[in-house]
Amino acid sequence: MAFVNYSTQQLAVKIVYYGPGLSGKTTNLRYIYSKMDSDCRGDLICLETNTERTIFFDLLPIKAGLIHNFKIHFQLLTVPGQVFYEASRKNVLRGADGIVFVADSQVPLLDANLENFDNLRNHLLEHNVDLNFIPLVFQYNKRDLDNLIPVETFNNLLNPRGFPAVESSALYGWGVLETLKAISKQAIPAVREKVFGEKRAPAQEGQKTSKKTPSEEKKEEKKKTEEKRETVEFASREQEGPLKMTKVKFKDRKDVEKEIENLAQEFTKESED
Ligand SMILES: Nc1nc2c(ncn2[C@@H]2O[C@H](COP(=O)(O)OP(=O)(O)OP(=O)(O)O)[C@@H](O)[C@H]2O)c(=O)[nH]1
Ligand SMILES: [Mg+2]
Repeated sequence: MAFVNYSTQQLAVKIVYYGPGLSGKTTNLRYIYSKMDSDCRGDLICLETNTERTIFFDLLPIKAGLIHNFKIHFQLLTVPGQVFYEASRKNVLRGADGIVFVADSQVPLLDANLENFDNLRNHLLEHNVDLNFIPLVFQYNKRDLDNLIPVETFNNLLNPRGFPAVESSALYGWGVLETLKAISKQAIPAVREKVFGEKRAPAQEGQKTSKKTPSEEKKEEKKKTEEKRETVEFASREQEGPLKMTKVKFKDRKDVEKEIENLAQEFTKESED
């Protein structure tokens, strides 16, 4: 559930990047960080082992637009993919408003992707969330490599319900911002519904070919305006800059959580003006 602060008119939307170990979740956040305007993002906080594997989670706060005069903050988080960090993975998922499933496209990793997706489904169920009813985007990552799982196979096995799917190379930045836009496009209407009670428009049942009546035209116009309102823009910049990253290593979980909370609050304070 999105976190709402009525006194400061802020709304935090939590997006979790989930996926098997080394599929490229942290690389997504690094790329997004490098492309965001510095006024629009906080520090990227990575909680890593000595070999740069995520232990608890990585966090990147970014700002994006307004809903009903509420400032939207996206909290982008990754989970640790390594099998033994089960508890961390489950905790990070609590209260997620949207999920990006980062799959590794290399052929030998097909089973690892499928198992990890099952793991996601089960953890969400433990939080009483049905995977079919949460904003979800698939990212088929590492498309710059050879020996790839065909997109069709991924769609059939991982994504038979046809959620949006983006081919990417997080390493080179292909498809990373598209993925972020795709998940925000789904998560924002869901948050509007949860927080402000606004019903999402029902899915279209095929396109009519006959001439539209004035009332149909009016409805369509209204829908277009709503869609426009629901599209958030991320301020990105073209030039490369140095990566300023806070790395936190081997701390007690409580200390880590406290530190993260402080940093998140600082970011929120800075953005009040
Ligand atoms: N070739 C290629 N390598 C990638 C891509 N994305 C990530 N990598 C590499 O894969 C390795 C793991 O990437 P991470 O982003 O740390 O993976 P992760 O999913 O966060 O891994 P865990 O935190 O251990 O779960 C790194 O060496 C990345 O440079 C990609 O699109 N193409
Ligand atoms: Mg990681």
